Amino acid sequence: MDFTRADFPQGFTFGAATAAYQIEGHKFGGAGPTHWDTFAATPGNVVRAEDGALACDHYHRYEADLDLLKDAGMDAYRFSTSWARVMPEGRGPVNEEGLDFYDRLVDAMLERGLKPYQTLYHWEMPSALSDLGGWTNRDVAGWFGDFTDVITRRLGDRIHATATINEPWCVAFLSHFIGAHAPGTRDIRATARAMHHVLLAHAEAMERMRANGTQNLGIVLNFDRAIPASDAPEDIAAAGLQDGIFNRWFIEAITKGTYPEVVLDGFSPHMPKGWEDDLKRINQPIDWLGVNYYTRNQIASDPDSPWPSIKPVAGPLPKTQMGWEIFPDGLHHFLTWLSKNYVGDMPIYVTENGMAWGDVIENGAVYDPERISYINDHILAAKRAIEDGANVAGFFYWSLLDNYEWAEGYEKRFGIVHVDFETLKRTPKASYHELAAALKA
Ligand code: IFM
Repeated sequence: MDFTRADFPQGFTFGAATAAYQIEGHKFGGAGPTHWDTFAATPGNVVRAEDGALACDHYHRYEADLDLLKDAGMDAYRFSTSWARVMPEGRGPVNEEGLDFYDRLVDAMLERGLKPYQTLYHWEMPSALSDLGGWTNRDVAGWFGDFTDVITRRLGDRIHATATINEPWCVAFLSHFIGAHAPGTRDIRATARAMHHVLLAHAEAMERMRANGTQNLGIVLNFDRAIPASDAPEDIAAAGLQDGIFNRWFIEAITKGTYPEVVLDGFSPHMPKGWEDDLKRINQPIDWLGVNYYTRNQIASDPDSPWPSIKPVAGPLPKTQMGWEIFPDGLHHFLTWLSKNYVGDMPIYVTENGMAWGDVIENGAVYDPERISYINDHILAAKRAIEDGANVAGFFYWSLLDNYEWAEGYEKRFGIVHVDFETLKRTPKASYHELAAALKA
């Protein structure tokens, strides 16, 4: 790597991230069913119809997994707490076994000197609530608030930072408009509602946590650079609209209390009644912002399709195993753009950045120079953003372990630690060793 820890400001946090359903093994410990279990069980949704029932068996192996973070010289661990593990029906009875697991997990982080960065919702809606419409039902805010209260009262005294929701664009748009993630809906009315309710639920959770004394609260948003596919005015407008839906909708609502007009043009007729009145609550202060960044997309106008009449076009840059273009400048762009236009001096964490590659074990080791370059170039982009005035306070690699990559099943490997999904053996990759060397230097 072309950096060491010493190149970053004192106190800069280095860590790695995971999420509950992707690693824990959802069949253990009394967790209730989630919409991902049924989405995966429905033909055509997920590669080989794989689900998170066993995943990396982190539920039983968490101590060894946390040792990997500690041994790499990391400062923090970003993890999520599964709603359905804590409340199997999504509301009502609490699963004490689930709460006890998270208790042990957090204590084990602290024993190793790792700061716990918790995410409250990383995509596994309890099935009982999905049956009631999940994110399309306005009541989701109250249900999520109740879960937030239960889990933060139990863990809040030991958590360093809490994010309400991971990647609202995926929760709402990817899952209700594109239909690529659970619940797999393709409906503009459902989407408009989910786009709003996910922020309402964020607001409710913030209020519940402030009331119960939980501190250092934020949200994790994802950003993809939207590049016009050509200089044609219609492609420039298409990229602007994509930017509004993906990159501006959530951050504008949270920091300014408005939705971008260009997006409301399409969503207005489908928005839930009284949405304007909720914006004041949504626009409440946060303490930090999480930024997930992976790639850029070339966007063209698609006049034959109804609003938003846009389509992605394959770009020319080298791509990861996901087919995502590698574009580190985009990370610099978003960190400085957010700082200048939305959050000012508020701490920004890169809460996810990483790449999937078809890693293989050879002679007991994984050599992944592509990932080493990817990490290096993105961490240096974050460093440039700091030099250009953004208050970037930390960087979390996605992901610690190869894991359940949602609709891609176990095929796409993002980890700096290889997982053999037959034996569940962990093998740190070359990127793990390089990152550890940079952090310990
Ligand atoms: O695996 C996901 C994660 O759950 C959310 N952010 C993007 C990652 C890679 O697709």
